[in-house]
Amino acid sequence: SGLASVGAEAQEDRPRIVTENGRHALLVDGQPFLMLAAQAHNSSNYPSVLPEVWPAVEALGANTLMIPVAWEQIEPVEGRFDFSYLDALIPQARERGVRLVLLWFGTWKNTGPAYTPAWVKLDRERFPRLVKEDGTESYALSPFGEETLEADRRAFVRLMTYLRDDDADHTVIMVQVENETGTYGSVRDYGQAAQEAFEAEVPAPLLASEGQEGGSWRDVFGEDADEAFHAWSIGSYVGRIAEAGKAVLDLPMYTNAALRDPLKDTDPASYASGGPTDNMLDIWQAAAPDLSLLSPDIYTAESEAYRAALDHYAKPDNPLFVSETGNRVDFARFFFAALGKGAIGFAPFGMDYTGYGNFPLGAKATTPEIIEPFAQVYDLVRPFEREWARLAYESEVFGAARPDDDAPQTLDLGDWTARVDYDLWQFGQPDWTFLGDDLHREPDENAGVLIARLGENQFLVTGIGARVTFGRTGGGGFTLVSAEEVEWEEGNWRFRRMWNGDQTDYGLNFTDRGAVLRVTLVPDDDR
Ligand code: N0T
Repeated sequence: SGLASVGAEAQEDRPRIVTENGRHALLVDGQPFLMLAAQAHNSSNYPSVLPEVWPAVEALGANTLMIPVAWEQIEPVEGRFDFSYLDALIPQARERGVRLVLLWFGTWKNTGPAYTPAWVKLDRERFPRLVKEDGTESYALSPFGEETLEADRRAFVRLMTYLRDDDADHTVIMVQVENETGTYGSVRDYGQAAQEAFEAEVPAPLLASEGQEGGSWRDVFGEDADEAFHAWSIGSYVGRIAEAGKAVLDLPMYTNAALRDPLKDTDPASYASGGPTDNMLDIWQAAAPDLSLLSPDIYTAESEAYRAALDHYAKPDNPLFVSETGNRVDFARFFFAALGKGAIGFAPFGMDYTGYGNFPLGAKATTPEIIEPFAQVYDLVRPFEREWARLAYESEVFGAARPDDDAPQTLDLGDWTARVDYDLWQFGQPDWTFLGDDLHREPDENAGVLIARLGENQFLVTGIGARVTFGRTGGGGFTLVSAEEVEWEEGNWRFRRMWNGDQTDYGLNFTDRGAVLRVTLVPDDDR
């Protein structure tokens, strides 16, 4: 019975995602965990390269490293598996207290087969490519390749078996199944098996989720039928891989999306059709119920589009995880926007010192200077990362990222509002021009604010390069009773000092030094 109870405990401590009242948490070691992540470059998944990865992870102050595991690397010869990479990676992560998210690069990596072993790539009979509408072959593997699915699933199961047997304390907290699926240049597969499936009825589970009794793809999805069919085909394939993996070790699994334009409907011929784009989330959820979430890879640094992308993926039935974002300085601010929407994690892409840069998506090369603004925003939350994750799950959180036009924003906190200004100095009001003619401050690129509700009239506030001014929704007087600067220590907020006088007379002004405030407000009529 001793052994059985140890087993039960280990089961309980397995990383998992929980949802209550439309809010989510990733539990790691039984408690909410916030992934302050770094994603490595695509070819950093070798023991010889890890010495160039860890220093960047450390400079960033990340608690999680996302790094690929390639099918070609674990099964170079069919049926012969090699996990020497993980033998190196996992203990090195554990030693550093860094958790891992493994990215399974299998059938689809940025939609293509580049990470499949040569014995897959070169055998087009056994592992067919999909067929385009004009009858020619696409570069991409077909989701109707039964043997491809079989083979990918077998390898993935071996990976999960390795984790079950060799990662008992769950250094690996999550697994990404495939990478940016979908197909460029063909809205769906027009090969024979695909065509037959397209001409048949929509499968029952999808009909049920659409609330329909029966019908063809055209009947149910109209002009989106081709894309919906492809999303269902790829989603089911990925779902079956996830299902088999989870049967071995039930870790949270997800897959990521190459986004379409977040602000408008565009032709699926112009993006990775069939991937988990914002318009296909319902279909993907029905096709792959074993995935805990679908995540956006956000490479637009335009603030309105970024916000829209976050909104598409932050839903009561889909925990937000920004699994990739650009690592240029103008992306760092969106950390605040993501966390404010309850994100369970955030990951700038390309955070290692291998010398590669994916400019213009991200930086020209990853250097300590590139990492610094991200380190700065992580550093604000890192000391109380789990408390933040708990508040996002059990209470309410809010965030604001500096918009492109640096205009002030007003956050709706229920009975309270928080106005956020980005271009003000710490003292005085912007119209005090009698003190000087240019009171305008150039905003910090990575400026933003985070707020968490501690009680009806109490909030935790932190930020960079912003002035926060509280107000009452609908107006009315109130007293800012106290703005206590606090530090998280051994599970409690420890008082450091009171902000008062100049430090509160003109709003709460956060510089690039960061500070965490516990603000207590009392409405006038309550006194
Ligand atoms: C990402 C990364 C890596 C606005 C690009 C983004 C990563 C993959 N793909 O460095 O390859 O593995 O998930 C695709 C963005 C396409 C261009 C969008 C223009």
